Amino acid sequence: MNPNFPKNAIARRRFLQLSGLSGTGLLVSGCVPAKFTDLVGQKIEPLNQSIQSLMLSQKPVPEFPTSAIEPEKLLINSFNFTPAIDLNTFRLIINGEVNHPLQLSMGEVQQLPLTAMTIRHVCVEGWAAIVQWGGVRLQELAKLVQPKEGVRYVYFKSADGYYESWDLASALHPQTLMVYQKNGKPLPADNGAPLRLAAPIKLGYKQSKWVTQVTFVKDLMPRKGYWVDKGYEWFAGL
Ligand SMILES: Nc1nc2c(c(=O)[nH]1)N[C@H]1C(S)=C(S)[C@@H](COP(=O)(O)O)O[C@H]1N2
Ligand SMILES: [Mo]
Repeated sequence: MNPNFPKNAIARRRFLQLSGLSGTGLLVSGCVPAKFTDLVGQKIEPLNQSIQSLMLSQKPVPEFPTSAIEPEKLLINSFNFTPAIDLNTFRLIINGEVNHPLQLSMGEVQQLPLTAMTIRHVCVEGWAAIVQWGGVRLQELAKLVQPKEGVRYVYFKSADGYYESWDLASALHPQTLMVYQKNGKPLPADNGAPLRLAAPIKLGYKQSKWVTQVTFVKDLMPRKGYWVDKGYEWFAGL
């Protein structure tokens, strides 16, 4: 390799190679190529200014000690069935108005920094539970795909037919996570495995389970969310 080649340019080239992969082949042996590690370890290019300032302006919500966790209180609340998801073929698709669309296996998602938070989950139906969630910040995923200037919303598509949309500021909040752990253990299927949204800033129905696709968009579409389209409030802030 040309030693004079700037490091960032190499990382960027690797990044583009990675984003061009269909998803198969990258992790077939279960061993992770160094390229991916290089990629996630560094900042590829500066984020656009509006996203940068959004990320810096967000204040975290106070969290609970783990001793406050209420394991029995988190009720399963699914409008439909619990989808069967094959981890061998599962890919989280991140696309839309982004510079580098990506498809990530769970092995790759789990190489990104793990954030845990103990927060209160609040369902609009009148119950709440303190729960610890562990996963990757949505802003880490945003840093990888690089949303374009003008992106204002994020759509989440789920394997059970559920869908949701969030404002970009809430999506990039430091406690908005794509989680794969609940109370320190792998996320159970009924709670949204392999990946679900979790955040202390919005009501339970905004926190999509079984997320398969994250799409950055400039405008909201007529369909905004499964419950929202039935009359529930879109922002649903806590
Ligand atoms: N895909 C999907 N996500 C969903 C739902 C659903 O039916 N499907 N229900 C929502 C509601 S109303 C709540 S309160 C929480 C419940 O999460 P839990 O079942 O893990 O307690 O998931 C939210 N996310
Ligand atoms: Mo809910």
